[in-house]
Amino acid sequence: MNNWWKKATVYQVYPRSFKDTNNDGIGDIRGIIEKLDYLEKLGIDLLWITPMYVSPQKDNGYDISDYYQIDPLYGTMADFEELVQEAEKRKIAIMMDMVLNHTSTEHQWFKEARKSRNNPYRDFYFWQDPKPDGTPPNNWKSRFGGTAWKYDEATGQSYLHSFDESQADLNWENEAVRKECGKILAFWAKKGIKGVRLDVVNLLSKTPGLPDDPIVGPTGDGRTHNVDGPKIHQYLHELNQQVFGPMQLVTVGEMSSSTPEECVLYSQEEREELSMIFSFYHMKADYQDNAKWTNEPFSLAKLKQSQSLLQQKMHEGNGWNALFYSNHDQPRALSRFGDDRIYRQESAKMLAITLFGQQGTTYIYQGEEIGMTNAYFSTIEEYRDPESLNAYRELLASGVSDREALIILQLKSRDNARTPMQWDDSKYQGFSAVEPWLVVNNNQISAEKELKDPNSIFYTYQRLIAYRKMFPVFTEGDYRLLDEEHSELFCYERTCNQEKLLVISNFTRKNVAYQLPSDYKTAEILESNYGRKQVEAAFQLKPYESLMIYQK
Ligand code: TEU
Ligand code: CA
Repeated sequence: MNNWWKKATVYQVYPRSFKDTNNDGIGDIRGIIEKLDYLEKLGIDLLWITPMYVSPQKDNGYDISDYYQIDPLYGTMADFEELVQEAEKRKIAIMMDMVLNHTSTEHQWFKEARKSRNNPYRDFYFWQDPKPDGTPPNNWKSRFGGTAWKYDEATGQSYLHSFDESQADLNWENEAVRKECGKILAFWAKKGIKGVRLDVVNLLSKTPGLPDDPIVGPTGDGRTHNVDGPKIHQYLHELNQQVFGPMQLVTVGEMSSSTPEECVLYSQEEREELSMIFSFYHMKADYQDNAKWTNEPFSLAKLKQSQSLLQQKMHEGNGWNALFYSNHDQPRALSRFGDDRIYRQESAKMLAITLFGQQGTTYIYQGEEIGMTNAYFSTIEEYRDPESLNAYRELLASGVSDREALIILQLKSRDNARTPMQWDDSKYQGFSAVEPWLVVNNNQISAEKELKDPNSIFYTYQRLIAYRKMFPVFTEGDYRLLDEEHSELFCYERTCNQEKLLVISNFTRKNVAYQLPSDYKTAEILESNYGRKQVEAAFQLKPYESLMIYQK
């Protein structure tokens, strides 16, 4: 199999929160270089780094104003080049994050575009007249709340922003836009990067004319006309022909709200679009009727259903998944789906085992390998993320009490995942010598401790990363959900020729009775978060117990 990345594990770094070396409270490229030995020890193959290009930092770098420079906040281009080389020495390839759906309104193109209606850059973006009554051109919503349109005084028209108003959507119908984006990708590929993560890439093609979304309710926010749009597959195929293919880039597309069927199309090898996709249905296991900003208990049934459906469809359709439970936009999976107090170690390992047994390329988000937890901020002042701040305002405006709004933020805010990486027990957890940009989690968790303890979460990930390279069943095997109706267990089986893999996970604080399927009697336990050496035909699973069993 020449697709080496199918057996690979990707580690995601949110540079702002990873390691600060010049003591300005913000992580930097030299900090990443400093920690490469740590990452090598973990055993990862690719390092995905979220945007470090020049940016006003309204959305922590997802608002880019110059795609060809490193933001001085993070260092210099020389630092970046050194990072690529130093990583390569440790057999780690760099995956850059590319934001091609929108630019910052501080980007030169937008500054030109807003000057006049006939500026050559006008058509790089979407401009429309407000409705005669002064309301926005259509009913699309920003993913960060409110209308997706911002009125611009100078030319009397509004521009589309699917995210913050400082992030203007690029018009991919315009060939010049597509050419420029291809150039940007080629520039970074020549710097020696081996992969790209494409931000909100399923939004690039919009229904021409940008009609109103006909759906009423939380999903009627424009998605009908801006997700998986009419020309999206054509655009991605073009990029593949121009850059991804010739430059041999591993690509992963962020596909929030795309159906499993679409995900197959994006990632089928023969179609030459992307290597793999992130799907987000399983991240809605604690949403209420698809609405994020709600206080809704996590549903194991939803998690099982969404992951299993995707596993099956992608296997049948020959697509390829990017497997993840955490990233910089999600609260910590451990706090969300596990127990981050009494059973922190157990449930962190349980989640790792449950994810790593599935089919796809595995992703670890910084801190996940040491069991970092949600921030649990108790005041609104501690939050930095514009999405959270907007949500807080909207919750209050809708009549939710301040107390309840803060509880919802504790559960759902993106800042939960963005607290500084906890390296040791010193004042700012070894992240920085000065007060960091976001409050550190003052608990006892640290990488230093994890490395000293042979039974730690860190070493569980290290072994899981290695198994995926050793046994073909991880990459090739089909997927079957077992005990589908069980409300406490997530069990599945993978099969490939003579090999079988069984994963059993208890998602509760209780002991749960379990009966081993008869064909696993002589099987080997690859991984157990309770140090179990053998299993009987019938036994009790302990709280958050998880087993990965291999049979050949
Ligand atoms: O995120 C896209 C996205 O839609 C979400 O993950 C979003 O942050 C969340 O669902 C809102 O509830 C990508 C980036 O990962 C994110 O950090 C950026 O803010 C966003 O695009 C805009 O570039
Ligand atoms: Ca710094």
